[in-house]
Formats: sequence, C-alpha cells, structure tokens
Amino acid sequence: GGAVDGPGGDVERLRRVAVATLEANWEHDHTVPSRTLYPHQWSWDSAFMAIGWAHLRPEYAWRELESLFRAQWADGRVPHIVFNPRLPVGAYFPGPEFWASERAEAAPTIATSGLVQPPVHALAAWLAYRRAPSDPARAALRRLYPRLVAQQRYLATRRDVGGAGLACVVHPWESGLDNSPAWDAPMAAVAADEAVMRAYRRHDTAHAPAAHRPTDLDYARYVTIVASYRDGGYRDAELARRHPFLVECPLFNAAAGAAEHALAAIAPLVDADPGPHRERAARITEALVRRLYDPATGTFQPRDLRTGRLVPARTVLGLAPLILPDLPASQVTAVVAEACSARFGVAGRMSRPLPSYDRTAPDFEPLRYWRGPSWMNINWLVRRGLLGHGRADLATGLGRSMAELVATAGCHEYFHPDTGAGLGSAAFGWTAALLLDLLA
Ligand code: 9YW
Repeated sequence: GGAVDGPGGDVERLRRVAVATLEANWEHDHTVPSRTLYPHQWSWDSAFMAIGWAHLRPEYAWRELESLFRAQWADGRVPHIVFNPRLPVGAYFPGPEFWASERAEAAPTIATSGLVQPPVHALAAWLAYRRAPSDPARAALRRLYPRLVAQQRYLATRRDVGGAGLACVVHPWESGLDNSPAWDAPMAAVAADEAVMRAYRRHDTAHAPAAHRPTDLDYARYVTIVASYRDGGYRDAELARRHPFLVECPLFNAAAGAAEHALAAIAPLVDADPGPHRERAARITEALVRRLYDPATGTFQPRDLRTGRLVPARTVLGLAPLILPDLPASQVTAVVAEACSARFGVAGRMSRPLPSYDRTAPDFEPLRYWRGPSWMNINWLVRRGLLGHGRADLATGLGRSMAELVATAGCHEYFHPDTGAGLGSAAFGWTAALLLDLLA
C-alpha cells in the first residue's frame, strides 16, 4: 500500500477517522451514505462501501453487496435506492410511496426505486475478493456472479435504446451526478414547472443549504421524469417514443465496460467462461469511442438521444473512460491531456482538488453539488484509471490531494474545489470507504 506518504501518524489519524465514519454508518446489512441526508441504501454507494469494508471487515463487503442484490428486479435491474422499512415515512424524498415499486411487475417485495445507477458493483466485488480472498468470499462471489451478469444483461439489452451498443440513462439520478451541467441541455427539454413541487416537501434542503443543492426547478423535472417512467410500470419498451430524458453517459458506460473486465477476472473463480465477458468489454469500449468521443474537444461527452447530439459541457464524466484497461492509446493521451488542462488541473503536485466541472466555464459553481465541487468517488475512479494507464506520477498527485481534503475537512460528502472546505454531509460513507482503500 502506501499511496499516500508523509508522517505515519497522520496516515494513522486519517485511517481512524475513516474507520469511525464507516462503522457509524453501518446499518444491519448495509452502509447508509449519510444518516441525515440519505438514510436508506444507495446502489453505487454500496459498491464503494464494499471496497472500503474489504480492508476492515471483509464479511461486511459481502453483506453490503448481497443485501443490495437481494432487491434486484426480475428483469435484472439493480435499483438505485433500497428503502429501509424500519425508517419513518418522510425520512427521504422521494420515498417509497412516490416510487410505488410494488405496482411494477418486475419489482421485488421490498420497496425500492425504479431507476439504476452506474454499475460499479462487479468491479467492487472483484476488488473486495482480491483484497481478502477466502472460502466465504468465494462462496459470496458464486452467489453474486449470476446476479452481476443479469445486471449487465439488463443494461445491454433493455437500456440500449440507441441500438448502438451503449446503455442509456433515463434520469439524471441514474448517472450518479444529479445536477451536472452535462444534463442541462437534455433537462431543458423536459416540460415541468416549479408548481409540481408544491405537492411535495424536499428533504435534502432541510439538511443542507439550498445553494449547495439542485434547484427547485431541477427537482420539478426530476419528479416529472420519474412519474413518466413509473406510470409506464418502469417498462423499457419503446422508451425512445415516450420518455422525456434519454442520454448515453460516458461514466455509466465506462462502468459497464469495467464491469465486464471484472467479470472476466471473476469467472474462473466461479467455474464460468471469461471469454464472453472479454468480448462484451471490447464491444463496449469500441462503442464508447465511436459514439461518445469527440475528436474536436479530445474528451468524451454524453450523447442526447432525443436530439442525437453530443452535449457540449465538459464535465468530469468525460474523464471516466480512463478506467477501461482497453481504452485505445490515442484516447488515453487525449483524456489525460484534458485531465491535466486548466479545466481539471490534475498534476503530480496539485494546487487544487479535481473539480466535477470545467473550472474555466462561466457557469462553474464551486458550492453547488455536481456543478463544481470535488467528490471522492470520482477522484477514486480517475486515479484508478491513471494508474491503469501507467500514469503513477499523476495518480500520486491526485491521491495526495484526496487525502489532504479529508485531513483538512473530514469525511465530507463533497469539497469546495478551491479551498477544500467540506460541503454536504459531514460523515459520508463513500468518502470514508474510498479513503481507506487509498491509504491501504
Ligand atoms: C439525491 C447517495 C446519493 C448518490 C448520488 C448523489 C445523491 C441523491 O446521493 O443523490 O438526493 O440527490 O448525487 O450520486 O448515490 O449518496
């Protein structure tokens, strides 16, 4: 280990903060992202938690992933929220009564949302196993493998709305980067007015300043898009004809590609054939480059299926394809250049943390959630990508910057991209989990 150097005492102190945060967020069979803001189980959060638990209590990594996949739908989708039935109504908006998953044919008995999130779970399972291989870990992998395969199949078939070999997201929440400027153009086409929200009470703005969160108009549109999907029984047939938001996202699809690589590594351990996973991985990488790489900007951009056009905003989503081990050399070079540009500032010694959005853009907002602030999970993914492509020099700079953020501000949800001040929840699960992985 030792991704972060410096006086051993500092690293020990950081580790203790991360361990305490993770332990405090553990809830019978999963880890909550935040006790106040997000008290249920979130999908990609759980994958990151498992990566962290593997360093501390490997059995929790498997409980975390297995509790999430128990809520998998019959069609293979892994819901982005699994609701904890022990919590009171109103603990989160939109809650189970809004999603009404029990009315959908494919849904499990436990209440969930009907959306998905980036499929980083196979990668998490592989990393957790590699960190702490054991017989029980292998048995858990055996149980998870068919579920991970079904998750991939759902995305590759029902969600390939564009028919070009990429999965599309049907809601900004599915990207994991809710109010990223990447979604401004496709969201502008969603008909909604703020009056929609008068019927509901937001939960997030009771726990965090409104200026650090999506706007009411964003929420009105979020609710409108979910209602449309829900009222169609969360079915994916003919989405192109009837759904208001359909986008191919570079991070989401890079995660799907990385998942196939992870499944290829897992397959021999569960007596399965890695061949088909390698083939699918290659096809996803090829489709990503063909559909979402823009030679004019030298980065990856989402494609709005409603207009057929690439979204112009340059967000950190464009750097995510670096996590693909088979990304062609010319795209690696271009994306590393984008990461190192003044827009994102990655360097062997970083003067400021990696932002979620182009810091030279006129609408860069250093406080507002995914429109500028720095996030540990994205940093972790980009760092992994840099390491995988032989840029240990840059990965070291990014790793130091990540550790410094937590050393100064604690395990916050996100961080001010200039000052490093902590924003959002002060005891955030994936910040702790991924810090543990960084320090290991
Ligand atoms: C919300 C839990 C989730 C993350 C998402 C993040 C946020 C929920 O919190 O979404 O209320 O906006 O954007 O990536 O999984 O941590």
